[in-house]
Amino acid sequence: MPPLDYDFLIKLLLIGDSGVGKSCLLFRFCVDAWTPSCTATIGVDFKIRTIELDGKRIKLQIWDTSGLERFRTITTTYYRSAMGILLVYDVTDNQSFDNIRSWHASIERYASEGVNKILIGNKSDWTNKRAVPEEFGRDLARKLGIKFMETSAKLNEGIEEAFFTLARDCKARLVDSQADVAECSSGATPVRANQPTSSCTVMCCPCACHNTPCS
Ligand SMILES: Nc1nc2c(ncn2[C@@H]2O[C@H](COP(=O)(O)OP(=O)(O)O)[C@@H](O)[C@H]2O)c(=O)[nH]1
Ligand SMILES: [Mg+2]
Repeated sequence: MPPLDYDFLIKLLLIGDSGVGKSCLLFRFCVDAWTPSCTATIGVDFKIRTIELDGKRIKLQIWDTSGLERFRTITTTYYRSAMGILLVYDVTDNQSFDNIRSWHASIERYASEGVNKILIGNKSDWTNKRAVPEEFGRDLARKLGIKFMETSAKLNEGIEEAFFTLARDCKARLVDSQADVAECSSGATPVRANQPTSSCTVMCCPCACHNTPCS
């Protein structure tokens, strides 16, 4: 088998109402470009970007979902394998902010336990149309016990920070759970999972398939 070109594979998921800018955020992060006219996402789509964190290569497989109700059954099937979820609203659209609670409830219902989350208020550049003050976003995130960031896909603000923050949280959780697995299986002399190993340890899914590398 050829060696893997990454140390960790982390699956992230973007959810939120249709039109909040999920596809533009993904495009900006993975292609480093602004596309004002992203076509509406049909069901799900994904892009890949490999980043480096603390000397490790992290391959991010980022799933973009459609916020439309008619695709809901398809998109919820992707929740379970997500290790990190970006909950996105549009700071110029109150309704998309109000709907965050129901998106959060769908995470509780369909995602794996312990999944990392971040709340994103997108379109922060659109100052004269802003409807949701930054403080409201921060408050809601505090109540939900998750991190918060405002972004602009248009101006490329806050996006690297948002994805890196979530990836870092996911990686920390993976390293912890690997350490647990290593301790369980090695008996008296536990091997820490973050010790250098000759091959990559990939944990693609926070549920039962811990030792299944998938690309
Ligand atoms: N002003 C502004 N418009 C944005 C931003 N992000 C997305 N948009 C616009 O919002 C609309 C919907 O974006 P899209 O990514 O398709 O939303 P999605 O349905 O959540 O995937 C498009 O017309 C984008 O040009 C942003 O950061 N600022
Ligand atoms: Mg889309």
